[in-house]
Amino acid sequence: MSFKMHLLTSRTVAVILPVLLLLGMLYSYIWRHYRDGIFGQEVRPADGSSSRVDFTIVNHWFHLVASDYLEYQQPSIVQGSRTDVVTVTPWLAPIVWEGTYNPELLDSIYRPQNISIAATVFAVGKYTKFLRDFLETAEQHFFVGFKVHVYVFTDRPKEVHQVKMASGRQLFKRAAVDSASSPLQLTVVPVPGSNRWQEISARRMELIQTLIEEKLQNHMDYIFCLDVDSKFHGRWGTESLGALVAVIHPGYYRDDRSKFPYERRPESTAYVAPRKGDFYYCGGAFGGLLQEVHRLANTCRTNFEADAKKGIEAAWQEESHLNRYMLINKPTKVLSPEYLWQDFKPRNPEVRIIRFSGVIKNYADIRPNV
Ligand code: UD2
Repeated sequence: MSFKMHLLTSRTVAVILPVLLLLGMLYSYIWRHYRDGIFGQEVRPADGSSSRVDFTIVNHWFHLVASDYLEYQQPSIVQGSRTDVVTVTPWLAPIVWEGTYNPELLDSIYRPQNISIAATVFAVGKYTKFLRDFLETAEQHFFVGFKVHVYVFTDRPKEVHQVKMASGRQLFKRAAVDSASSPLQLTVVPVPGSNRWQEISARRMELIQTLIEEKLQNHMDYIFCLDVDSKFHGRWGTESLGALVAVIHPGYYRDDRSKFPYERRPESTAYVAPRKGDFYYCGGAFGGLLQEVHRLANTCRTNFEADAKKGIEAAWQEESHLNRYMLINKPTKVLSPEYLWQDFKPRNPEVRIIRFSGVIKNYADIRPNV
């Protein structure tokens, strides 16, 4: 090789090498972002703020393994077990009613998966008085036989009595401890009080988001967020599991959507236009996989704060934001009003069982303001 030729080759190498190196760096940068977009959670709520959370991938959601030994009634595809109610949404999410599922079959699928369920409940101010009934009935009906961890947010930790639980499941009080090993656990999370009930109700989304980020991610699989002034009366179990789970509000499910109490001011981020809406969902019960509820809580909190900056408080606080969220991000499982009835309402015939119900309360007695 001539000296000229040699010079040319070394110059070519000197140019190509850095280009290749740059291309390699670019590729790894793009791949990392692509991978994180799929497997991690880059949560970007409406206002563009973001919070980064990584969750482990959940197998039990995608892969349902039934026992070969379980015998059960043959399911029919021509004769529905419920013909008096609608059991599927237009986006093909199941609507859970008594008689539409086989509890033994479902439990046999989920029990070997060793799933864990977190439940959040807020008992701020005088609402601590509802806690005993809530917890005792949860013990009897809420995911019995599964790993359940209840997180009680309260400004009165001393009033959270130790509740003795039936049937070998021990519910116990442990301040800010995180351990998922016992079948049913209770953690008390101290929060400040407030002299406005609207604020207590609205702040829940932020606290749920923080709980998921700081304590639950990679420890629990599902989370349900429930109102404390309620009692369980019947089974609430694996049939309710889904990626994003909403409960249809008992007060409006027979009404035309124009009557739903959505936020109707266009300047609010919770706004729903008059001819829009599927169902009206409860703020008092919702849940799903951790990452889905995290996304919901983060978005609702961010939108709530954006409204607050404009001096707007949505008609039903976080319930309005939740309804707006669920209109766009459709729930993958919808629970019928069996899953949150109201004690003051007479039971309608299609409601064969009441599983969870809000107790009758005197707002003037228990709320810090009217
Ligand atoms: C409805 C919703 C509730 C919420 C509220 C609007 C249902 C059945 N209920 O209930 O979820 O969307 O409208 O803001 O969907 N709390 C306290 N201390 C207080 C006040 C409230 O701890 O002083 C907590 C407590 O967990 C209670 C929850 O906030 O269960 C909701 O408040 P509420 O029960 O007074 O509201 P309510 O019955 O109008």
